[in-house]
Amino acid sequence: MTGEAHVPTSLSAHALERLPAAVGQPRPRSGVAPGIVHIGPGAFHRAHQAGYTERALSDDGDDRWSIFAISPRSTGIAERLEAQDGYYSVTEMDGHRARTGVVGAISVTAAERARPGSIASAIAARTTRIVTLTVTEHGYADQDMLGRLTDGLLSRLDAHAEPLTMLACDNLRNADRVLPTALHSFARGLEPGRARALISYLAESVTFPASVVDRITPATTQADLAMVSARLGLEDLAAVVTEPYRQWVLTDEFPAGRPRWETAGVQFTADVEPAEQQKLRLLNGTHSALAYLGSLCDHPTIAAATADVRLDEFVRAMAETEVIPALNVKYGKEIGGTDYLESVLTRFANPALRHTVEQISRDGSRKIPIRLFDTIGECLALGVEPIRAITVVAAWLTFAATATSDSGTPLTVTDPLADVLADNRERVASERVLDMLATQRTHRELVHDRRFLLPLRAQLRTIERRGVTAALDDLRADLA
Ligand code: CS2
Repeated sequence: MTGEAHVPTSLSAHALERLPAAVGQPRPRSGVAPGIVHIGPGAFHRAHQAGYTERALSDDGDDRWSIFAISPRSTGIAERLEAQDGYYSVTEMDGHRARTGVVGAISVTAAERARPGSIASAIAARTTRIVTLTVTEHGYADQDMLGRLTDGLLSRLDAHAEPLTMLACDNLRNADRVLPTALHSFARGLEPGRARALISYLAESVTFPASVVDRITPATTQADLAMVSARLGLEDLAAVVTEPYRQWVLTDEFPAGRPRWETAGVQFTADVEPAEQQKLRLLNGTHSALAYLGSLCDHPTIAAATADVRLDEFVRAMAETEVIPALNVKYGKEIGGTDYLESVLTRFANPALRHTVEQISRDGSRKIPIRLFDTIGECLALGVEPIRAITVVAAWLTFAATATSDSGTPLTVTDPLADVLADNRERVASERVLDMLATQRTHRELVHDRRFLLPLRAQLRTIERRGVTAALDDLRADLA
């Protein structure tokens, strides 16, 4: 030992002074208890909400709104953040530039699995005023998750019954209604006295704002970590690499207060539905299209899928002749413009992001209805045949039923309904199976509608006999 001061090699509170000048510094922390509890600090949350919060807190120095981040299932990211005192870097990249900044908004972390009860006690804490969630589309049907949230709400009610805001930040249709509906149905299974108490607390003191979130953020790779550590001069095992673009649209229903997120670019509005539908149908709908068609055509990433002229033409035609006309009927011309489509396709082509089709293809049974069924139903009502959106449903069912690309390469299918979907294609297109996907009344009508079922089965047969590229070529020939 030389007696020299220990020189940190990893990002942490002590290492901040060693960051190069080109790297954005986090704001100073005051040590005040966090006012936000976030469940699910995956790459998306770290690139999105935590980044907006960091910016808002540095603007006004109000440190009551730092984040207590809790992993509901895994332990890895919570451990990595904890080892770095919650600090991590965000690198924004496109083909032209890269910008790295360190975020310190997450001041406390825990993993539910390592410390059971963390979620409930964090929700109950008096200092907590907002609970946010990124738990994937699937998480809102997860009984363990709902049980933990309910335990937290009941403890909060017993301890002090202070008001609270609960904010779902996943790609949901009617995110403001999905969470309270799930909590209400969970509450009905409790002992009647507790159920009544919880339901009236939810009605009187808990708000559920609506939220539309957008930032394309792939899972971080080893290559990303190496690139980031060269930029920081320090190792950062919680780093995220994302695109420069970001958007967050919210209704302003925070009875217990909130950070001044508007200073960081968050848009507050009375009605998020037009923005929600534009984003879910035009961005996420085409993203899923590229993921399933791309998987069947052996493209590893979204950027590779968009570089395939056949797929690019297909998603443009789907957007222009099916998605946008349906949006325009419902919300008027200011929504779903071709400018939005162009910007989305440019973002998908970002050469700096290796966003795998495998990642986007996960949980299709939760995503496909939200992303495509409204377009299909509304096109049918309009008298437009939504053949391309239906082809995407057929591509997804083929993907989930066969787990094999057209060339015979095995594909990974991750889905809560994987067992039901892993079967012959005719059966997966049965009304009974499709009915399981229907999330809304209008979807239930759709899955029994022959104008949907017949072309769906025809596209399944074409893909089975001649492959997905033949199905796309047929559509192209029809257009010519
Ligand atoms: C993607 C989204 O994984 C997926 O299914 O479509 O996560 C998408 O990257 C984000 O919604 C972009 O904001």
